[in-house]
Amino acid sequence: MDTSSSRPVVELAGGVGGAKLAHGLQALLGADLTVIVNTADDLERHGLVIWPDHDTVMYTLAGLDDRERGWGLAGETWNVIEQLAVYGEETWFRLGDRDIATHIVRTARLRRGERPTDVARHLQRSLGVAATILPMTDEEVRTELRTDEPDTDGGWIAFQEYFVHRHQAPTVHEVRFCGASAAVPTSEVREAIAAAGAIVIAPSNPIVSIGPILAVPGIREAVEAARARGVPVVAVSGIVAGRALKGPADRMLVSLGHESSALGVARLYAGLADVFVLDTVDADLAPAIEALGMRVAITNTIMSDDASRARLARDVLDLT
Ligand code: FO1
Repeated sequence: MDTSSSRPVVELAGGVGGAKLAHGLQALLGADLTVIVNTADDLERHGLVIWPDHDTVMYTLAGLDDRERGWGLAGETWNVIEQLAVYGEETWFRLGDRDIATHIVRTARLRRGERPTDVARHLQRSLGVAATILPMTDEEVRTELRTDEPDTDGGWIAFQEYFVHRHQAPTVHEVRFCGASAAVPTSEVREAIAAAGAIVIAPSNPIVSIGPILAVPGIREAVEAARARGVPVVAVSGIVAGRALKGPADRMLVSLGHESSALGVARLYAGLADVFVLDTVDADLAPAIEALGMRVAITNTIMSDDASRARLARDVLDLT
């Protein structure tokens, strides 16, 4: 895509992988980028509403992200969470002092009846983010994972309980998105997809980051309709050489009956994506992925710094 006369680009994204590619895309597109972000990881801690995937994308697009941790703010301090522990609070979900300001403002505005989409816009604009980050819906959707964990509701645990508290150790037998069937895409989400000149599926976890977005009734259909209108849909593999770059996607794919490989990811996007972006180490998988009806592009998909984020974004846009 020639970004000089660019039409808007929409990225479907979860946490870290989606945020890094969004950062590269924003460097090329600025306000012409809209990121539709997963909200099913959201949770409440200490009376505060927390949106991990939204905030990871927001902080990254604002250039404030902590590159080591992959979440939260750089240069963070931890005084409040330490004092919460003194009061006997559970503090396994680490909240930094400046991060807590985000949660306070968000919680107060939501309590005053503001829509999540409007609260998100206020936070992003306050941090000077050029792109637009849209929650996938304004309704509550929550990912739950069925594991073998004892003393839980049939093994079902909430996403952050699995991801952070239990360090992704439990085997995941089933995933559900509570509330998804009653959720609707916001008008902003519908309009962004309708206006998109290209749609990018980020190298996020296809099950629990991209999955919830596509589970909101109307979003998968809107992407399919855009594709039918000739809008290119490009998916980037988050699995390289059979491994997830960060997070549990590889083990989760296997325990849910899929293959932990770029081919396993491609099968999940067959019929939705026109192009599948493979890392060079997985080039041998190209024929099998083309057999699924997708074009294959092969490039270095590892985003280790700003330059590689922008290069992958450039490669992806050149496919559209
Ligand atoms: N991830 C962790 O592994 N440990 C944490 O203590 C933690 C705290 C946290 C606080 C705010 C926030 O926005 C994200 C946070 N994350 C933490 C990441 C979070 O679990 C995300 O859901 C993952 O990055 C996956 O998207």
